[in-house]
Amino acid sequence: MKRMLSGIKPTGELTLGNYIGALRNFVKYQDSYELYVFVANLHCVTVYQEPKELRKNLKDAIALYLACGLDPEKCTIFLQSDVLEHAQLGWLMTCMTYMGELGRMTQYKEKTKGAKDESISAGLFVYPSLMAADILLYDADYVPVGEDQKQHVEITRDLAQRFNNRYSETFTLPEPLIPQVGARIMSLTDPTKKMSKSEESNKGCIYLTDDPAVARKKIMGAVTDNYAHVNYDKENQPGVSNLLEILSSLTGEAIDSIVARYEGKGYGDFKKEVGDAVANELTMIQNRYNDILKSGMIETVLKEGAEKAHRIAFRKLKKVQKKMGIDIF
Ligand code: ATP
Ligand code: LTN
Repeated sequence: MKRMLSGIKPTGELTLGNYIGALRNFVKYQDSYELYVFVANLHCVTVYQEPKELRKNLKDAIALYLACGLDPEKCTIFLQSDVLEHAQLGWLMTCMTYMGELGRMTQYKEKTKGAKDESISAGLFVYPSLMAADILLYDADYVPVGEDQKQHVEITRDLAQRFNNRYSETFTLPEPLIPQVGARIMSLTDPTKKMSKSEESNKGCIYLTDDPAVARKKIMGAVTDNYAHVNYDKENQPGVSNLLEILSSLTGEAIDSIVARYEGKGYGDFKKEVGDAVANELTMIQNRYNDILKSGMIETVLKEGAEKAHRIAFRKLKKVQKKMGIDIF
């Protein structure tokens, strides 16, 4: 069975973008791959997090993973910091990475735009090296992510290749798995920007814990255009195209078929259908989420997950350290 791994940063509440671009797909893959999913808590402190809030977000993220359908019997769910090998291999990977490579990362450039050097953590800069370690520790064949993470999986491949060439064959080269529809859900208030949990206004972003009625309102208020016909054209009708991607991902109906159903109609009914689909999905997730939080199962899931992950990570790190000459025996 091929191995698959992915992580989500719990910097805030999980969004509909995280769900459609990543989480939902993990659930689909858990039956046909050996799947490892972790909460990237070491990644999220590249930017200051208020400790109380972070602790809550971590727990919420795990509960949401489970509520969205991840089954600890089928996949391994863990907290990144519980497996110490991530930080250790992260450092070794940092030493294999060039400053120039890191400086070219789009996410780094976007997140630091306009900021002074004195306010940017060095962790934010070397973050892709830690992400490479996350993936390479497990010899993952595939990494299911949204479009924004493609470049980070590519640098992981470069680092794996560099290590294999410099020492000897050690790491599997991973491939990113990007969904065809929904790889980049856009903000509802500015459809030229990614729907992001770190967005300032929360009108453009639907959180998985939003009241379904609020989510429906956000969809009804989504920015569209003056063309007044439902059409998939990301360039000229980015708002409508984004809603089409949301509806198609949630219902499984092809975009062309939705477009055909709305031929000659305006945006009102269309938005209502998207709003209903989103509200139904949130209701389903939230019912399970509340049960999971009450059940106290999160601690057990994380403990068992970390043990399983550690067994693999431990062996891999040993091998790497031997090859590099930093282990004596
Ligand atoms: P931020 O918005 O603060 O940059 P993020 O949501 O991108 O954070 P993660 O929580 O780590 O960061 O993302 C988890 C997964 O969700 C990644 O695979 C990412 O590609 C995907 N993802 C995030 N936002 C979207 C989006 N708007 N559309 C599709 N996929 C997304
Ligand atoms: N960088 C990712 C989160 C992440 C990840 C990973 C994803 C950290 N380590 C390993 C896949 C594999 C993000 O910001 N979304």
